[in-house]
Amino acid sequence: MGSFPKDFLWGGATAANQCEGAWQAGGKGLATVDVTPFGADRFPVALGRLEMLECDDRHYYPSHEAIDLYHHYKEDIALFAEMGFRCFRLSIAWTRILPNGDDAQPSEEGLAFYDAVFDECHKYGIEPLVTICHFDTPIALIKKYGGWKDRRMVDAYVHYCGVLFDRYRGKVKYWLTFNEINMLLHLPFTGAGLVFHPGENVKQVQYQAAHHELVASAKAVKLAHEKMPGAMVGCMLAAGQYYPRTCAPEDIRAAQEADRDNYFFTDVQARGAYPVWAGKRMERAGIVLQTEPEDEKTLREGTVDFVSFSYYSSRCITTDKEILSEEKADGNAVQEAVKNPYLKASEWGWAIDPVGLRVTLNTIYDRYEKPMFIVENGLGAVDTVEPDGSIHDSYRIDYLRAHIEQMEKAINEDGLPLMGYTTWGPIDLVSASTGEMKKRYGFIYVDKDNDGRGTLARSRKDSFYWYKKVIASNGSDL
Ligand code: BGP
Repeated sequence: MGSFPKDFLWGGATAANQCEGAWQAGGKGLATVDVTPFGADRFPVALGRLEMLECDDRHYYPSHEAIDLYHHYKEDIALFAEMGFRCFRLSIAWTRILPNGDDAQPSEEGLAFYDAVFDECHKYGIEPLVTICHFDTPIALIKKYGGWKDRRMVDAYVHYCGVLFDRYRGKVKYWLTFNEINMLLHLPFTGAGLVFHPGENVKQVQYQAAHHELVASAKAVKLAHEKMPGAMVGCMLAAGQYYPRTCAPEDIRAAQEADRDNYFFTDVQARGAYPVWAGKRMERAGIVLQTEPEDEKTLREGTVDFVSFSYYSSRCITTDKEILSEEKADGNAVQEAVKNPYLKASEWGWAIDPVGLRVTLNTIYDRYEKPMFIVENGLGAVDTVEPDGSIHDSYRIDYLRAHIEQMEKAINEDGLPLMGYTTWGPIDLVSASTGEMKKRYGFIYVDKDNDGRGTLARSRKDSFYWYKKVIASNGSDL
């Protein structure tokens, strides 16, 4: 194995709503995740097809209590430090800071919580990497504006960013504006607090909301640079190459178009303007964007310092009707995809494709030529606790090892600038797509099940010791 850069940021990534719990502590306001139930209504709500702005008697256990990191952060960060983490990616819960999303005065209790978390990180030399908004649009702003479909969300978000930058300058150098911004097109309630009403032009609403998020992201980048010289702000994309399922030229074109759904966002955030094909695409879909005269300038001036992304799997696209009808779409419902016959899949149907990570890194670099950061990667799996309490998760180690090997090739053979690698869910947490606890990614096991039972005790899996060794050897001992 070749070596990784000396200052490579090894670590793990979480999102407030999937691990903190304490959903009302300190007067925290409701966010989209707090009203997204566990069970049959989860997808309709996430897709914006079901109005759900209050908590009713449905099953919300996972996001409401999660693994209670809110009260366990010292213990959890100590475990990250034991593994040698150099970086911890976390998100700030917008409604912990501003319960209504746009309050003039922020909540001191909310601000103090993250101060304590950052101090704890720095105690161990762990660099925080902060996602400003990770799937948690404030419900109060959805009631007021209809979520990101309304332009006024831009000011609310920029106000929120200003509060964070003023408070945490000096403590946080690395920031991400929106988690998986492209998920707005696939899970619009989760991504942007959108709820669709009968007769509404869904695409029009989505692209308008996307424009607002893109303008907000650019303004946040500019504000961060003004308020925190030296800060680095990145965009964050749910990546994963779309492969043509066959070499039929129609499939190649279809895969190219599918990829464009993803890169639409990053093209704007990294290059500062809409890609040339986007206008035509919107025209064909009957989309007319409402913009302000200064938007072009804002987008141009607010380009990101680095491109970050999550990578779990790749997907196959085809136009072949026979293949489409025979091969069930995989579990990663981001795009109508078919199975890749060359790859195995996780228990949730996500194709496992380490080489695809190298392909993705190269594609992104070819397109943007900016430093890159892999801020999510991992295997969601069911773990078995042995009678003696040990957890032998060799499948997780195999998955991560194979991906790290490809990262190393991308760095040393392709020469790509990769800033770091934070695996998803270094401690077990609630799954974003299913709301389950049993889909686990962690090096650290948390005793909590889908029904909310468990002691919340933390324990080390085999992968914990393995990742510790990987970091200690700076990636050379896999
Ligand atoms: C990404 C999200 C995360 C996370 C991860 C794993 O889409 O940014 O929030 O949860 O995917 O997905 P899941 O939890 O559905 O397995």
